[in-house]
Parts: sequence; structure tokens; C-alpha cells
Amino acid sequence: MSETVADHLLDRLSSAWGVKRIYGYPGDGINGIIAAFGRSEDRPDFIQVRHEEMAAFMACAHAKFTGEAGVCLATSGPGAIHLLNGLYDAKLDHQPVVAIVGQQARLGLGGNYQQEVDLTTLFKDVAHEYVQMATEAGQIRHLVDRAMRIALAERTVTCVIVPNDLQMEPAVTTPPHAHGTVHSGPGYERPRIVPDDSQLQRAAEVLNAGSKVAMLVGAGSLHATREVIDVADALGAGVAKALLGKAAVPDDLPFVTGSIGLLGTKPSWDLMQDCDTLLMVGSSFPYSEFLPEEGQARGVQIDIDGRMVGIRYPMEVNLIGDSALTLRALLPLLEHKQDRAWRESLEKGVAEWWRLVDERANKPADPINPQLVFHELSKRLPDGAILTSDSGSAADWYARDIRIRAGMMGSLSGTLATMGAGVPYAIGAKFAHPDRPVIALVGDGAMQMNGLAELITIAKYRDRWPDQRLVVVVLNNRDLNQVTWEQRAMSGDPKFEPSQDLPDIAYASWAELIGLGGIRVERPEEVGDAWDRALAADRPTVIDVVTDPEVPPLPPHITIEQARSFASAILHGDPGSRRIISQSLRQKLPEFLPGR
Ligand SMILES: Cc1ncc(C[n+]2csc(CCOP(=O)(O)OP(=O)(O)O)c2C)c(N)n1
Ligand SMILES: [Mg+2]
Repeated sequence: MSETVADHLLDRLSSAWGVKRIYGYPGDGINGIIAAFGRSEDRPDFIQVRHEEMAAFMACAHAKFTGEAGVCLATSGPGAIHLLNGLYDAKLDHQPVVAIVGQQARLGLGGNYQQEVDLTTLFKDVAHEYVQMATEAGQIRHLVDRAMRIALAERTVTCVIVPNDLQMEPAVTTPPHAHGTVHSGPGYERPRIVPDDSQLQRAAEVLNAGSKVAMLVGAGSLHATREVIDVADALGAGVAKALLGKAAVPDDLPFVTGSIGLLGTKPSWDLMQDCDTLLMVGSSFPYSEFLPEEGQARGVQIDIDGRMVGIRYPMEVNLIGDSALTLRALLPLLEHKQDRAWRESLEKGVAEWWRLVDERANKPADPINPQLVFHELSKRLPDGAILTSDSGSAADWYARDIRIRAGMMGSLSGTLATMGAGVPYAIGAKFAHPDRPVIALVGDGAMQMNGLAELITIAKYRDRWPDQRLVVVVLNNRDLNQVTWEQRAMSGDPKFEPSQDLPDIAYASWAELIGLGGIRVERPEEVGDAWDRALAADRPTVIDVVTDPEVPPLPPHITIEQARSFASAILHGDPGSRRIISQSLRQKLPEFLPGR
């Protein structure tokens, strides 16, 4: 059989762009492409997911954990629609992901045909940088080249739509050398982007003038660990981390204050409250109430994307550049701060915080304090571990309780904060790094939403991974806990059981049923042992931990308003009132005791 459009599409992705695998799900809108996989000898590899949204999450995880573009594939109509949430996750976290989707035959388009959806319009927002439908075989080469290059250059989502009849037509790999044709080539070289000297000088002046410098680093600093540390040392600064930047600097450094925000730490809060200068690097952390008040601090921001500067705090100097290169260029211009009093006070706060974290994790709960799960994991994290977290209370404990070390990676759905990314991210991580341990931290709600189904993907593909350590921990609190607490603390509403309560499912048994390992943990003294067993198991393992929904994932400080809302929830008959009060006091009281 001579080469088809679909063969050419896969060959272009694989040979010209180096795409190793595509996450997808079949349907008649992409039959031609699926058939081409059958002929391509796994170049690229087709990875079958349970749901197209998961394919998009996995492609996003691939991008997050490799820096390469991730690729996902779905059929026309319903398959394409299923992709959307995962694609938005990638777009909002600035990840390069290319979606290839099928469409009904060209002859039927516009005929209200079955599964005919206006896909160009559907994807026009999520893939607004580039969404194109092919109508001619000769377009495929440049549509692939442009979708890949624009995704990488703009760090965003792009989309190529291919009608199913076109997929089976003979390929046109070289368009005629004639008016009206396009002759593209593959490849994208990331440029070195550094601000010019006068801009660096102005930034250095602001930073040198400050005596209490706070740094806030995000996902854009993940490759700039050394540079962040060197600049923080020169400035005597403390370093807070936005959630996506958790792995940017290790938590064992004494001046790293940890996460910031609703799921942040007290030292990060204090750092921002008391600083006189703010240096923000590669972050678009959204919550302004956790940043200094306007006018309190002079600001410098570094970001690779000119659209992302000056939107969270009115900065005095905005530097557009790569974070590592820009910090390195800045370093010789910085005066080493002689007075280290600020740094020392921050370090005291950090040490105190870690003691408090330990203390909180060991407070009794009914039956298991969720913090204990993270605390015990943190002590046992294997070198090179890759952590993924779902949205929900797992994200709070991941942010606060896990001490990430050098050489590890971690991510979650940061900006979209969608539920359901934890397990598919772990699968994407495992395919990208099959020789590294991967740990997914997931709520029972997210597990029921899609994690349980996606365990099947793990069971299906696990033989391919030389390192079998893939652990999914389920916080079985029988509650959509994060939202329950938001309702209590933000709007003062009592827990509404019909929307919040979840059935107790036997997650570990389910895992065993499909050939994975399963461990059910019902008592606090079993938690450490469960981690030891799961991390030494000969197969991917699910740990089902029965945790207490009344341990509050509260922000590092409670505002008067939150306290008032909280009281209102209790007064309006929250079903957990009695236990909430005792747990809240247990968790928060030590913070206010003398000597803290
Ligand atoms: C797709 C989606 N739906 C709803 C939400 C709102 N939401 C955020 S966290 C959460 C609760 C998550 O529950 P669970 O997975 O059980 O974790 P828990 O907080 O109980 O640990 C909900 C409903 C969301 N972020 N994403
Ligand atoms: Mg839950």
C-alpha cells in the first residue's frame, strides 16, 4: 500500500519531530490514523487511555516532565469534546501540547452529519494560537510542522483536525513548487532570551536597595535551581514557592519558606508580610492577598513571557527573559548583603514551621490524620521521585508536608486546578521516565471521577516499566473535603451532605482485582509500613488510607472573615461540628502558643 495522509502525519511527527508516543482513543473519525499506527511499527507508539481527557492530561504531564511537546489523539465529535478539559489544563499551565483530532468526511461537512461538530470553533479558544483543519493532502506537512513549532515556541496548545476521508488518501509529502503552496521544515531551537544590560542594572539597583528581600519562584524557575539559590544567598533573601514551582528549590534549605497561598506555609506568609522588596521569578501565582500590600515593597519580576509580567503586583522593573540566564546575568550586579538579620529571622521561622508540621502530622485523628500520610511519605521519598497531586486536600498536604529534595520533580493542575489529573499525570510521568519512582497523591473524589478507570491503563502497560514503583495513595475521607472546607471557611455554609459525601469504595481491592498491589490502611501506626511495602512492591500499588475529613486544610493564617464564616457554618448545624472544633483547635492552637 502506498503511503497515505495518515502515514505521512505519523511519520512527520515521529521522524521529523521526534514524537515517541501519542496518547489517544480510537473512533471512526480517526480510523485512517489508527490504521497507520498499525503500519508504523510503533513510531510513534500508540498509548490507549480510558477517556480522551486523560490522554490530554498525559500529554500535558509528558510536557511538564520532559520539556518536550506532548501529543494526544481523539476522534471527531465526542472524542474531541472529551479532550477539552485536559487541553485547558495544559494551556493554563503553559505546556506545549498538540491535539490531533478526526472529523467527518469532507463531503458530509455542513450536512448536520452524525458526530459532526464544528471543531475549529470548538478548539478556537483552547488552541487559539493554532487550530487548522486539513482539506488537502499537501497541507499535512506544514500543519504538523506549525502545530508542533507553535506549541513549543508559545508553550501552548495547538490542534490539527483531519477529516477521516482525507486520512486515507495518498500522501503528498512535497507540495508542488508553485504559487499558493507552503514548503515547511521541522525543528524548534529555544532562543537564549536575556534582558539588556541597562534593564538588569535597574533591577539590581532595586534589589540592592532593599534590606528585606523576598523571592517568589514558580514553574518558570524549575530549571534555575542553582541560580535561584545563588541570588537568594547574595540578597540574603527567603524563597517562597508557588505550587508549580515546588521542585524549583529543595525544602531542605533553611531559607526556603515553602509553598505560598491558601495551601501555603506560615513562613511564606510572614516573608511576604514583612519584606520590603519582592523578586518574582517565573510565577503567575494568582492570590494577591498573599503578596505584599501595594506600596509595601519595591518589585522586580522575571518572566519569559511578556504577557505575564506586572499583573500580580505593580513591579518597578519587569525583566523579560529566561529565568536561569537572567538570574545569572543579574548575579554579578548584586551586592552581597552584609546584614544577615533578615535571613536569620526567616530561617528561625522556617525551622519552627517544620517542627509545627511534624507536630500537626502526629496529632491524633479519626482514624488517620491525612498529614501523617504525607509526613511518612516525605521521610521515605526515594531519590529521583516524581510526585503528582490531584486537586483537593491532597494538594494542601503535598504543598505543606512534603519536603522535596534536589533531583525530584512534582506537578499538578496548577492554574486550572481541575480534579482528575493526579493518576493520568503519574502515567505520563511513568512513560516519560520508566526508570524513576512515581507517586500520585489523590482524593477519593478524584479517584471515583476517573482515577479508578485509569488504574486499568497502569495495569495494561506496567510491563513496559523497568522500575515498577508507581504508587497511588487515595485519601479515603468519604468527602469532597476541600470544597466542604471552602464552603465552611469562605461562605460560612455548613457541609451539605448530598453534594459532599462520597461512598466508601474498596480502592485497594479494586487494584488487586486488576493485578496491581493494594494496601488498605485503617490505623495510624500502619501508615509508615504501608509506604515501605508499596515502595518495595514488585508492581504498581494503590494505598487506600482511611483519613479524617475533619482535619482542616486551613490556610496558614485565619482571617477574621474566615473565622466568622467558620463559626457560621458551625452555628448553622454543620454535621461535623463537634469533631471539627476539636480538630481545628488541635491543628491551629500550637501556632499561637508562646514561644512560636
Ligand atoms: C473537574 C472539577 N470538578 C470540581 C472541582 C471542585 N473541587 C475542587 S477540590 C474538590 C474536592 C475533591 O475531593 P476529593 O478528590 O475527594 O479530595 P479531598 O479534598 O476530599 O481530599 C472539588 C469538588 C474541580 N476542581 N474540578
Ligand atoms: Mg475526598
